[in-house]
Amino acid sequence: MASEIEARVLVLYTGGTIGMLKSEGGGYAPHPGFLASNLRSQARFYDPAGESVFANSESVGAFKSWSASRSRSGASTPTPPHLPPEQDPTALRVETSDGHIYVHSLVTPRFAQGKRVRYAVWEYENLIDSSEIEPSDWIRIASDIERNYHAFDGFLILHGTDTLAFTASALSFLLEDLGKTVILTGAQIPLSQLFTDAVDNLLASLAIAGHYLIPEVLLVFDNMAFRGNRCIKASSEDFHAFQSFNLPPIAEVGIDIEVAWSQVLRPGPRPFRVHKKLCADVATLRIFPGITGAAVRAFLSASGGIRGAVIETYGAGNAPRREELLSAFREASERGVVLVNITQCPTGAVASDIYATGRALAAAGIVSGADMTTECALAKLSYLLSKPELSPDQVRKLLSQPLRGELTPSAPVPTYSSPHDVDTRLRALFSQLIECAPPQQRAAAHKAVRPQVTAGDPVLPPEYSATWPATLADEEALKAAVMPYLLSQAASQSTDLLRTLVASLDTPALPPVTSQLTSTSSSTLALPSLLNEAAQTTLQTPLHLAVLAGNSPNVDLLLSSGASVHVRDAHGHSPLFYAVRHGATSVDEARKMVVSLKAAGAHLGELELETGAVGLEVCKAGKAAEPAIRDLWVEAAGEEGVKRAKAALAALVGVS
Ligand code: ASN
Repeated sequence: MASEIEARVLVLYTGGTIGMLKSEGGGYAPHPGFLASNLRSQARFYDPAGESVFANSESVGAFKSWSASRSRSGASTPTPPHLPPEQDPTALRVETSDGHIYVHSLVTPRFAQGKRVRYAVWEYENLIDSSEIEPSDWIRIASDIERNYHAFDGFLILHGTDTLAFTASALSFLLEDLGKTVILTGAQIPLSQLFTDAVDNLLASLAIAGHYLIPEVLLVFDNMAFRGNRCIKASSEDFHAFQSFNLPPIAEVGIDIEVAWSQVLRPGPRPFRVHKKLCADVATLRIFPGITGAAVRAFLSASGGIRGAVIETYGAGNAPRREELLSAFREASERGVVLVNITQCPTGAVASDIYATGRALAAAGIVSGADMTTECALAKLSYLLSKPELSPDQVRKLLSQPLRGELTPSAPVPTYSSPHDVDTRLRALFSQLIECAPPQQRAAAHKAVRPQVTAGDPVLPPEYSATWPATLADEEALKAAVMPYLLSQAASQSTDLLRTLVASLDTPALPPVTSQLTSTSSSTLALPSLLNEAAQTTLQTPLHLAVLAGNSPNVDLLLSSGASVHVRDAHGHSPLFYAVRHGATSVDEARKMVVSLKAAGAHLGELELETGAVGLEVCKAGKAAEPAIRDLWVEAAGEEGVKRAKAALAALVGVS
C-alpha cells in the first residue's frame, strides 16, 4: 500500500550526458523529451498507483498478493500520459520567466526513508552539453529556483558533468540565504544505456531532496552528497567522478542515508533571494616554472579589462620571487584588480605566511583563497565583483572569509603547534569569530586582539557578516578550544558551573531543528578526553585543579564523569599526591578526596616514592606532630609504601 506522504521536487533539466542519445552524426547529444519519457517507463521513477514491485516488496505476504493480483489482471506498465498537462490533475504548475506552464508529474514508489517523491521534470528549451554552459545559464537556473521556491520542497538540477563543479559553485553564491535543499547531479553514462550510473545518481538525489532539509547547494554523485562549491571533477572515466578533497561528504548513501549534520550549513538568517548578476571580467592563471612577467602583464593588462583573477600557485601558495613577475602582479593589484591565491594541489590550503615565496605574493597584493577550489574562487570573484557596493579591498577581504562554507577559515598566522596547544586553538578560533562578527564589533575586536592588522582593514557591509559558527562542527571546534579552559576554571572554583559544563558535554549534539532526519551521524566531543586534557605548562588536569583547591564535591563530580586518576603533572604528581598534601589545610576535606581517589583506583607513583617527594611530606608531618596527616599518607601509600618513601628520602640525603 503506497504511503500518502509525498515530497515535491522540481527537476530542472539543463542537458548533459544523463539524458543523451546517440545522435545521427554518431556522438552523444541531448534529445528533447527523451529523459522524462524514459523515467516514466521505469517503475523505480514512476509508480503512480503504488503498483510496482518496489511498492509491494516490504513483506513476503505483500509480494505474494501483488503477484497474484498481477496474474489475474495482467501485468501493467505505466502508461504514457493521455491528457495534455493543462488538463492533467496531477500536473505541477511551474513558474517561468514569462508566465507559467504545467508539467506532467512523476511519482516514485515510497523510499525507505519514508516518502514518495513527486517531481516535475522541467526540460529547458535548449538542452546543452555542459561544456557550453555560460554564466547567463547560472543566472537563469537561480532565477527559476527563486520563481518556484515556495511551491517545492527541494530542487534538483540535471546537468552535464564537465562543468558541474563550476555551476555548483556559482549557484552556491547566487542563491542568497538559501533555506531549502538544492542538488546538482548528472551521469557519466546516459540513462538510455543498459549499464549506467544515471539511475543511482537520480534516485539518490531524489531521496535526499525529498527527505532532508539541507540548505545548501549539493553535488550528488556516486552515492555521495558533497558541498557543491567544494568539488572538482576528478575523473573523466570513473563513476566516482567528483571529489571534495578539503571537506568530507555532507551525506553518504549506503544501506541508509547518513547525513553529517554537524557539517550542514545553517540556513541563512534573512529571506531567500537570488543575486542575478555576475562579473564576466574574471580569469584564471596557472603559475608554471619560467612564467614571465611579460606574459602576466599581458594577461592582466588594463586593456584586457580583467577585474579579478585566480592565481593558481604551487603548494601552500608559492610562486617564483622574480621581481619582474612580482611587479606585474603588484601593478595589477594597485590598479584595483583583485587577485586570489589558490593552490594547484587538490588537497590542502594556501597559507601564504609559511614560505618567503608565499609572503612575497601576499606583499604583491594577492590575497589567500585558503582551501577553495579554483572553480569556486572564480565563481566567488565573479559574484563579489558584480556587487557595485563593494570596493576591491572589501572584495579581497571577503574572498578569504567563508560565505557559503566554501573555505575553511584559518588563523592569520598558521602555526605548527601540537593539537593539545589550547592557546593556539583559542587564538585561531577567536580570530575566526572576529572575522565573522558584525563590522562595528569586528573593528573593536581587531583593536583588542590583533592591533597589527587594523590599519587599512576595509569595513564590510553588515549583510556579509556570515553566521559563525556556521555548522555544528564549527561549534564543536569552538567548544573543543574553550571547554578545557572553562573546565579547569570551574574545577577549582565552582561546582555549579562544573556540573553545567559536564552536563552540556554529556548530551549528544542535536541535529538542526529544521532537519527532517531519519538517520543521523552526529559527532560529539568526548567528555572524558576533554576532562583529561592537561594544561600546557603545568600539565595539570581539571582533577588536579579540583584537588589543589580542596574541592571534594568537584573531585567526586569529575571522577563520576570520567576523569582519570592517573594523569601526572609537570612535577610527576597525580591528583592523589596533592589530595594528601591538602591535609595541611584541611584534614577532613583531604580525607574525603583521598577516599574518593583511592576508590577510583588512584595510587602514588613509583617515582613519587623514589624521588623522596612522599618521604619528605611524611617527615614534615612527623616533625609537625600531625599524626592525622601521616595517617593520610598511610591511607594513600600503605604502610609499606610509606616505609619505602622514607627509606628513599634517607638514601637521597645520605642518612641511614
Ligand atoms: N560532456 C558531458 C557534459 O558535460 C559530460 C557528462 O555529462 N558526463 O554535458
